[in-house]
Amino acid sequence: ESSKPPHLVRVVFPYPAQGHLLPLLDLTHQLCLRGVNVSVIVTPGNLTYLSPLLSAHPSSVTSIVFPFPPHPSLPPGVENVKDIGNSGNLPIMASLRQLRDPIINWFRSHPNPPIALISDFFLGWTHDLCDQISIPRFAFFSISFFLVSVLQYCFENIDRIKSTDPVHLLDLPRAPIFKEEHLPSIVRRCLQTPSPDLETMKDFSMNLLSYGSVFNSSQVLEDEYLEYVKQRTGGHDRVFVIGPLCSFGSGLNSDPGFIDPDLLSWLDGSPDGSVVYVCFGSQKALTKDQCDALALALEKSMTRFVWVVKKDPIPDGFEDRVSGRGLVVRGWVSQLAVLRHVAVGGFLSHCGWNSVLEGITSGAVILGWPMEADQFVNARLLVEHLGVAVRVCEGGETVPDSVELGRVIAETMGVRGCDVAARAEEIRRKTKVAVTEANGSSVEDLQRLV
Ligand code: BUP
Repeated sequence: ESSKPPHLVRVVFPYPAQGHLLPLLDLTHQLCLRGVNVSVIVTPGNLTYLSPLLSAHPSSVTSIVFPFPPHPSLPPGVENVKDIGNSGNLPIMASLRQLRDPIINWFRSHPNPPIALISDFFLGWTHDLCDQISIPRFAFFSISFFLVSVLQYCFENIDRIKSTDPVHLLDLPRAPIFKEEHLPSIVRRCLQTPSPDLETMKDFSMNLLSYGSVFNSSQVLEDEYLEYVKQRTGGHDRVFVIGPLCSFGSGLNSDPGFIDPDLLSWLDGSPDGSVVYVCFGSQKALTKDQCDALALALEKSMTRFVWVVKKDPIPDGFEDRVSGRGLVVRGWVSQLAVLRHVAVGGFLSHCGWNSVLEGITSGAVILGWPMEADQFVNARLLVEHLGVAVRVCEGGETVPDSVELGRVIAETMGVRGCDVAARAEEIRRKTKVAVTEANGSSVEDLQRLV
């Protein structure tokens, strides 16, 4: 630990997956801007992700690096879900649980220990850790209220939903119905026989019992599910709705300077709203058939696009055929900065919650293609409840019809002022008010949290 002011420090403990880590670091940034001193718990391999935060707040952020005791099923050197995909969640969670005693010992031997902990909802066990050292724990949720409601409902009714498919979530607002394969993966792991993952379920249920719960969402987006969740916490005044964090001015990740110069000049040369940005998150790659179908659809749509690929098998010759009109970018792109560019009008997305918020707050029309985890739930919220997205693929391993997909992309990008685009703009404006005006609901909740 470096020598930073040790008094009145809060500790932040992120979960090492980009969709969890980035928004919690964004929250830390907002806390520091409001005068809070913060120490961040990381493992050695994740220290690098703290660089933007450490350079933005050299005098109020400290990193506490704990050794990472790996789980036997974790490949050597892997400390982030990004490097292994969703299958790494369980061993990474198990490894992090082993930090419990070292953290307690560190805390007890500290001359002036921290006064509170904010930790990711995947680290539900830190609720008990905080009980041991008598400080309040705040659970940070980088997911929607809709998803928390679905998880809470499923875990409270696990026996009732066990043998039914589709699953009727009867007591939830709007009583949604989901095919079992579209339920969040942590629910599906709890339903599996013969070895249900009950530890994760227990861990999750600790979150709403914690002293406080902090949500990267907005009342504007999901008021009725916010109410449902509030009823299941220790008290309404302990729920803090502080999002979308990506929409606060002076964010950590939105600066156009983060965009690669070649990509930036290509975007600068594109007409306003003409580009569809295609990205499926940091964990999942498309299958060969899905890749072929999407490539053909983009080719036939005659639409300008940027397609961010990880390990996706792009068809031979594709890049030459779309040269000038479409870009394939390999590796990490500053997604938020790209979405904020005026040339981008559409977002073909896997519907990870951060991507959803980044799309909504950029006013892009979202073309929803959920793959796994919580993405089916998010896609439902976007398409059916909010009306800001068009569903373009059933999801999972399904291969879309390339002719139909190409037609939907062309039509959605071509029709200005269509219902979905108008609704996306309306929701963008409303969410912006929550984070920009002095009495905006998210600004007020952030201040209350401080
Ligand atoms: Br890929 C990618 N650049 O190239 P989600 C992602 N991101 O900035 P995920 C980039 O990572 P789950 C890239 O802007 C978002 O903030 C993106 O979070 C950023 O999806 C974050 O959208 C990704 O929640 O998680 O990581 O796939 O699978 O849990 O949805």
